[in-house]
Amino acid sequence: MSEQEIKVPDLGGADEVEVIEITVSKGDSVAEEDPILTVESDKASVELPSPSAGKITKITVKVGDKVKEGDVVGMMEVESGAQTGDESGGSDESQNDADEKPEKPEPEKAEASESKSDDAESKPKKASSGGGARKEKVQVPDMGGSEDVPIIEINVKEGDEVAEDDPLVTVESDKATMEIPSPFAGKIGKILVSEGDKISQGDDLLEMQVTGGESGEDVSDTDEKPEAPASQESSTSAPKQEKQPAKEERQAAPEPELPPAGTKVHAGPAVRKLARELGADLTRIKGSGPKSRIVKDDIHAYVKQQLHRTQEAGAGGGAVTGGSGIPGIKLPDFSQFGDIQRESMSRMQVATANNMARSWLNVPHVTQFDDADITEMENFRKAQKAAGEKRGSKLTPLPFLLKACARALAELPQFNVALDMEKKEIVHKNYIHIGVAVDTPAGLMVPVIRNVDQKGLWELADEAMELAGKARDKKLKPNEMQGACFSITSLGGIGGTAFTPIVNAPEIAILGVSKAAMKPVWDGKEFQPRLILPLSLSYDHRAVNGADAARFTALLSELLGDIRHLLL
Ligand code: CAO
Repeated sequence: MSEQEIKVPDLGGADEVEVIEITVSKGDSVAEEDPILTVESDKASVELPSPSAGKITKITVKVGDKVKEGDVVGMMEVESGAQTGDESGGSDESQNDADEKPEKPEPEKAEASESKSDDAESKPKKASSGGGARKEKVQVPDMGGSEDVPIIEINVKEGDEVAEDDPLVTVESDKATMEIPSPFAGKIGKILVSEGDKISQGDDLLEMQVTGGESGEDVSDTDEKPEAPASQESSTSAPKQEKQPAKEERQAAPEPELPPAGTKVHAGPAVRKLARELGADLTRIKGSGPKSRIVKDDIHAYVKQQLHRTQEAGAGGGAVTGGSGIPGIKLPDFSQFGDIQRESMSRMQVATANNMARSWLNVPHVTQFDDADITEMENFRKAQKAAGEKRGSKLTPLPFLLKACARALAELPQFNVALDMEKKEIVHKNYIHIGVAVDTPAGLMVPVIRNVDQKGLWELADEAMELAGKARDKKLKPNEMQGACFSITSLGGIGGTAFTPIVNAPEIAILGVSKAAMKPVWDGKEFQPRLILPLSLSYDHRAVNGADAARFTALLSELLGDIRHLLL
């Protein structure tokens, strides 16, 4: 076994190309010529083949990286006797001319479409109809020397308007896929090939009515059917025509028929590009092309189907939940089981339901449970009763919880962030604002106490009481419910031993507090009656790992167990 670099071969003149797909991972065994990755210039996508058979040991690029000829994109282990086929030596490649470039064949093929816009040579050739005719016959251009290359997709149909360089057909040799671009802007006439046909340079592809053609004469060179290309559809391009109904059927089908797991996706670069643009997962799409190849129509049909299903799930049909492609819950006619009344949901109930569903569906939740011994804290709190009455304040456990959470957020700042998944960034917050869930007759509201770390217990008690009062009286202003970094939901005044609160996204965590109860706690010699407060910390596992969550609750437990720590 020896290790070999996998290098970018000659890209047919293209300077830098972007890696758009990595088709192997470390440990994969590949055959010689198996695609390692797909690169794309602004004109063509090309698969870079493995130089040898062997095992991938490293891939050193990632999707989005720009690479150029000679760049090392990975390493592989090959049989020691095996021909390395690297860029410096004459590879054992069988086909293709022995030119100055003893290289991989497909980048050269890529050139056929790569340089199409500026190199008339590489464009599909027109068989001029003479006399500056507007009707043109498009012929297969030079495909980097390849002959008899099968057409895997016809990208246009009769009557289509195309711009210059729009793809007409996609062909695929055993090593590369490329599109043959239109040499003109115009209207597609008769298509002279079918999917599966093998074509070589100079073969006739299709006829076109060239818009703004050089001279305006309508001279037909192949004039079996002089005009009205759209109406000729039925007589040509049979395979494509046959496919249409099948695609429509699939669109209307209630359940998409999926390829079995692990099935290799067969799709050309244009199709892959379209899928990327539309966010369609190719592994979820069943191809209708030859050998189940995915064609553009399959992607459009899939996307339409997904939209339809989402709308259906989210709105119609009595569904109560939906979105995210999740099927809604169909409601039965409840009146068949007994008397019922219906009442409209308030805007707040709808907003709460939507927010809960959004958070639940978007955030991978984990809940960490812990206890805090609040015996001493409660002794202290109760001792403040008279002082509280004097100043018109009520000191409940909540201000202590706020203070302890503020300290934990400061000490474990990974909890005081937001994830911006669109930009792939973590937003660190240098302030500590905490939301407090308040149960009101109108529903759940979460006013926010700002700068909790800078406030004392009395101040927090007063502010919590004031905001809870405003919430119950529906007097909260929008800005009093915004900006929280973290939330506390306390059901301790009601009961319960533990629960799994839903993170108020885009916050990262929420502390659920259940009812404190006297429990026997072993002090090393005997059981002592201690007041134990149950804590339930739900967190976004994308941002926080389990060990940090356990640290967070352990710290809360320590701070609440001896509130003198809050002063440190
Ligand atoms: N264990 C035992 N007793 C507790 C306690 C706990 N964890 N937390 C509070 N208590 C006690 C208080 O000390 C108070 O008792 P006293 O009157 O004898 O002192 C009593 O319970 C009621 O407290 P409170 O609810 O008025 O005040 P609070 O500061 O604890 O809570 C607030 C304020 C706004 C959080 C609370 O009123 C509330 O609305 N909780 C519900 C929140 C909610 O619905 N969350 C669910 C969200 S998800 O659906």
